[in-house]
Amino acid sequence: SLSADYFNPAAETMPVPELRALQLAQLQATAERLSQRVPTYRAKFAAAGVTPGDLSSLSDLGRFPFTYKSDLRDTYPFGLYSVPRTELRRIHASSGTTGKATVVGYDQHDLDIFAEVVARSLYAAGARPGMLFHNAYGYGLFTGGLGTHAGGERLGLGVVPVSGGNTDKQVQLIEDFEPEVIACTPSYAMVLADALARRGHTPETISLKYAVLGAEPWTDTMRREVERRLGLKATNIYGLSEIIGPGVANEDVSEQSGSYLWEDHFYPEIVDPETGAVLPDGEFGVLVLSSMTRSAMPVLRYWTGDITRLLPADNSTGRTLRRMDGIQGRSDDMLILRGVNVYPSQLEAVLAHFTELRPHYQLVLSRSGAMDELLLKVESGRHDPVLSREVVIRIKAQVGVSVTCELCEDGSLPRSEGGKLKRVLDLRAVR
Ligand code: ADP
Ligand code: K
Repeated sequence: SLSADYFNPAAETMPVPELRALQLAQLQATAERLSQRVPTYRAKFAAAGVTPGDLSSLSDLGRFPFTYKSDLRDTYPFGLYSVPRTELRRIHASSGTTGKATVVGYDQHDLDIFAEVVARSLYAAGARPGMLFHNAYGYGLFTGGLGTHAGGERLGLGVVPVSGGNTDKQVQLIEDFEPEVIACTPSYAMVLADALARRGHTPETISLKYAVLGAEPWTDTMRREVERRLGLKATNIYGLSEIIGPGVANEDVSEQSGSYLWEDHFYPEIVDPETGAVLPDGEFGVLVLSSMTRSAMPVLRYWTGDITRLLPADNSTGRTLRRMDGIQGRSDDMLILRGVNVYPSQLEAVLAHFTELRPHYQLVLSRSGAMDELLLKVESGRHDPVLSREVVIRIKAQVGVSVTCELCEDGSLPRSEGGKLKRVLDLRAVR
């Protein structure tokens, strides 16, 4: 007996042979479209010695080139688009970068798909038409806020567009409106839990029943903590702007064991981080996603950098779509700090402005209470609180993240001994 039902039963329980045939046809159409309309893809295909005609089975996809974040940067802002700019109905950009942001565009067809996959995600998370939805993802260029907003409306929820920050006001609105559903980052859910507890709430007096949490890695320990303190059920939502935004995959609330990939729109592969070879289901590697139904900016074989695995097909909900496990880490050096993507090289670029600082630094990530903290240790001949404050201000302005800066004695930080220097110490998983 199945314990779940679905927002889109036809799509979510499509017989596997039918699904695979659909995926192949959609991938073929996408490859054809990209080759005809996007010079970058034409060049990539030529360099890899493939043409769209070579895609005659799903296993042929492995011969096609990957798309990297750098491809978006190199063609900033609209170089990978396959519709005229006049067709665009919305533009989003990835956070955490300045100047070289990655810009993604949607036409009306793409916005419809975005709303559909988010509606499926929210439904899998437990939301049902008529519920109130407290949406605490950031609105603006980040895909989180507006993406989940439109999906909530599509599902038939009453969406409260709270956006991020201003915790006192959030608490007030939760008390007054009594929403059943909330979406935010897992770390912000913990902040809200603290604030609600300070107001004298217990899990029983908090109206929320379902939390849809994502945009950053989190653990089952955090899930249990959020569920216990807020008195709700929490599921994982996964996504990235290059593919569409949040709503590429979501867990089912009755199962909470791996996120269902909306595979009729996004084709998943897991590849070896070193060789790029496609790995069998069940093995850990880099998640590579193709958006097969997008029109403004479809991408083929996008290298997400996220390490996970595809889970076996058998599940307790009756869906035929595959699930992905939680994100175990990243194959590149990108850090995610409170939902914002940060590369150490961005911090390094800021440090280079200060003549008083040495090029020796270390980044220590920890979790203080619910929030991520980034401590930047850097060697300096001058031990001046004014200097460290200037570093903090400049990083906030240029990279968009708040850090703590500690100036260290010359020679006190680790040096590379031939191998890859470990500049980042991530203590967040250590409890
Ligand atoms: P932004 O730049 O605004 O943070 P992106 O779409 O670029 O938004 O971020 C996407 C990345 O965020 C993913 O590639 C992944 O690393 C991370 N991410 C998103 N959802 C999750 C999740 N549920 N678990 C772990 N990491 C996530
Ligand atoms: K993110």
